[in-house]
Amino acid sequence: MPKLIKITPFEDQKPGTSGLRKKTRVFMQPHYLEAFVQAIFHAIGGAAGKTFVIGGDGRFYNDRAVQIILRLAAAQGARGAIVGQGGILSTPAASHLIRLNETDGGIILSASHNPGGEDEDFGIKFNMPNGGPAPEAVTEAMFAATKTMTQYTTMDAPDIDLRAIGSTQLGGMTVQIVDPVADYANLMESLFDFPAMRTRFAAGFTMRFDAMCAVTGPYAREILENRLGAAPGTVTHGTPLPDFGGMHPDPNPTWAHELMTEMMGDAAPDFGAASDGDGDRNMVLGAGAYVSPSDSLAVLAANAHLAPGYAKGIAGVARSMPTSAAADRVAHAMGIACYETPTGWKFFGNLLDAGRVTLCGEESFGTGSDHVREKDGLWAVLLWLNILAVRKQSVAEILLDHWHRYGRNYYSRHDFEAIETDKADAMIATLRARLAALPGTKVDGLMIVAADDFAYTDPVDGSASQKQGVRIIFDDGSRIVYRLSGTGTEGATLRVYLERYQPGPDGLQRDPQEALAPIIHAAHQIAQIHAHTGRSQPNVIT
Ligand code: VG1
Ligand code: CO
Repeated sequence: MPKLIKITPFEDQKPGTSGLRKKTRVFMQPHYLEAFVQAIFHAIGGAAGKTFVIGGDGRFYNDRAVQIILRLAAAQGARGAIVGQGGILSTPAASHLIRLNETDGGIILSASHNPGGEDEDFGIKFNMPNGGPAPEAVTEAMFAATKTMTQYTTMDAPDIDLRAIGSTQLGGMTVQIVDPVADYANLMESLFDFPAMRTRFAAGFTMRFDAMCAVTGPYAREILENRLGAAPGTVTHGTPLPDFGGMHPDPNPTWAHELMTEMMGDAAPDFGAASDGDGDRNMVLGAGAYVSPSDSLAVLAANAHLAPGYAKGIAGVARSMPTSAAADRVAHAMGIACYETPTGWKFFGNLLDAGRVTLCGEESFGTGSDHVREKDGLWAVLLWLNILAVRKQSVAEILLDHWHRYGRNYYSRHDFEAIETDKADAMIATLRARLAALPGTKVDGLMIVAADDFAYTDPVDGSASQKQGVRIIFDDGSRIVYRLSGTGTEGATLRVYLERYQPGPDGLQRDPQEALAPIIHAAHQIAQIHAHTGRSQPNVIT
């Protein structure tokens, strides 16, 4: 029997770059999760008669959240739920299941790369029937609904056994518990040349994949070790844990330091990779070689045709605005379209649906294609593996070759985490107020030619987004971008994105921090970072 519960609306349920993210204990408050799920249903015109994919990255509270969501959906007349075994699904696998089963969308539980645990982070987001994150119009409707949410409908029912694969009933709703890996692994096998990759591993090619105790472990084991024959032990930290074993499941040089040390050492394997909490991010490394995410997108765009799934070529490339222009150079050389979107995967959805682009990427270790509507960590790793198997060169050789051909976009992101929110806001406000006066002035001898606040109009549906990041552009094409993170749960995080183009053939193998030093200095000067925040050094550099 449906049961109506009266509540006081929550005022802090505004979705950010990727859904609603808060401290786990915030989500554990009575009615908090329920209120947001009710707002999701409200924003999509109700749950009655619909089928949803439900799953998360397995972090603390994932299992209880799945039970709560199932009860709400069943009480409100949903027809079906497809749930990953144990309540677990990687974000790209969830996106695939939504598309494969043509459901009415899905609810994904994750705070991605943020640490997990009772005292860490939790999150929830809704993906549309196309498999992609809800666009801004829908997340705004959710937020509006939360502000007046005075009741929700649930039911009294015992927990479902999430371990048992198969179908069961919850009220009038059919709950189907599915193997979280099988369909996703089949999709990967349909895109890539598994025989060529198997041959390569059989010939002694070595790899390390650090799953960081997060959701990708079982997916990577099945695909790399079982289907491709990589040596047992190729996948490390392969068992998903509710607290990610205390790891910070963010695949970058700072947090994946164990992998980084191994790949930069004397006994490095040929190829290294890591993925994040929910499996949508990737970091790619060769022996002694780090591939920046912006470069990775460019290399993948230039070589995707070597994989069977992309043999016909790619329609176009899209990158988030702060991502380097390395992919633009490839798109230009190939004569294909190139789009620049605001940060967050939701902005790629329309371009992918319309067939305007095939590959998308973000500087934040996100790469993906039109096979799903999320970024996809393991997919990017497999495309690299496919390219390596065909070209039979090392990662370092492929990178150098790429830079020789296209030049190198030196790139780095400096993050200043846990700044007081009002100070961060004041800094950005001051910067915005000065934008009009900056062009034509010099900072540290560097001439500013343009300064603006990035605005985007979606070329497919005309929807507009403002204030997506402050850009400062210099006369040699170098660039600084400032934005505040929309995924944090504590204070504010300032992200400063730095880029400088080096045409080559000389000067292609410098340390990025050294190559970017003048721009970094100018970035501090222009925004007066220290004066506003008290910080003179970033705490994470990628
Ligand atoms: C960050 C990244 C952004 C990414 C988002 C979600 O957002 O910068 O590129 O799309 O995380 O990724 P922000 O607003 O903190 O800069 V994930 O893997 O956290 O879902
Ligand atoms: Co993620």
